[in-house]
Amino acid sequence: MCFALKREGNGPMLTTLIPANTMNEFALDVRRGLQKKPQKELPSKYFYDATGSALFEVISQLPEYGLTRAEERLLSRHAKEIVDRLEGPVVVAELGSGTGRKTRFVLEALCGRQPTYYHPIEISPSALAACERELRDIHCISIVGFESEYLNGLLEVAARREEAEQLLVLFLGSTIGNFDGDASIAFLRRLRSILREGDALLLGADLLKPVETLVRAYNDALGVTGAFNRNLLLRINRELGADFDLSQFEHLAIYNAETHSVEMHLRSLKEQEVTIGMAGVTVSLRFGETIWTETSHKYSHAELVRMAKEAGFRAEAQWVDREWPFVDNLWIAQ
Ligand code: AVJ
Repeated sequence: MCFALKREGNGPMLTTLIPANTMNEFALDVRRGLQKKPQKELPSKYFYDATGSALFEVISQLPEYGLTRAEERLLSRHAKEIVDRLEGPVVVAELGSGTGRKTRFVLEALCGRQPTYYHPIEISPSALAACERELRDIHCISIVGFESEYLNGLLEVAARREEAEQLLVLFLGSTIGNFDGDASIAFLRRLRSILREGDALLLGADLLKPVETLVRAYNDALGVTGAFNRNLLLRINRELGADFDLSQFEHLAIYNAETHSVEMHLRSLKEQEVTIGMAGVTVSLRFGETIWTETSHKYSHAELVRMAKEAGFRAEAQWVDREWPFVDNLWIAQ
């Protein structure tokens, strides 16, 4: 892959690696997803353009959506205990940094020890920039961000760390739940293969809870989640020269009891054709047909224990929020 290096600001060093070929990948993924049969799909990782990131910020403050606040409570209360489980000098890498608000607690807890590198890894430049702005004032932290896919970024971080340094990988917010089926365990195995024995993963996971609570969380009264979902079509129109008519798609969020996942879809309100110019495809949609845009898996404790083992980790400790069942798991690579 080809990178450009951009450097800005004084204070903590802020560098950003920019891959040259993201547009291409986006077009290919959209093309592949919309040609899938029988169920059309679009990857949820493309939700987070500037508008999508801003809408997710609003979602995280909605009364119906307790997930983000739950993890904020956990990290604000327990960050010190979490980092105290790690011995050596630590290098922090975060997959999908978001705004960095939750991460602040972990980074500040590390400040009692030694100056620490923090590497947010993001495909969304707007999210990366927001995270750098949010965290640049923490005095003991040097931020070096990577604009890349999660594991490509992690490979870079792992290659640069010193022999004596322990990696702490943050994968917060239950983003792991966006991988469907076996993809999550496959991802965790690949992540593990980049780590050394003794490295740590702090994994946030949303827990099973009553179906009504879940359905409400993804069908909020203000309609922000619907806007977040439909914004994906707007992004495809803008960046890939497509002609989605947003008035002809509605937001749908359902709970799939078999897979323990909330699924978000975009439902076509009529029989229609859509052309995605830069992806080189025209697709037809039947009346009522859906495009599957997100899976949000909900975990049991037993499932998380099994996942740790299968991926090559020892479950070291966990912290659970009771108000909105959510768990932060500290796993150690073995
Ligand atoms: C940030 C991926 C955890 O799946 O709940 C929020 C994204 N989608 N509302 C989730 C999301 C709809 C969120 N994650």
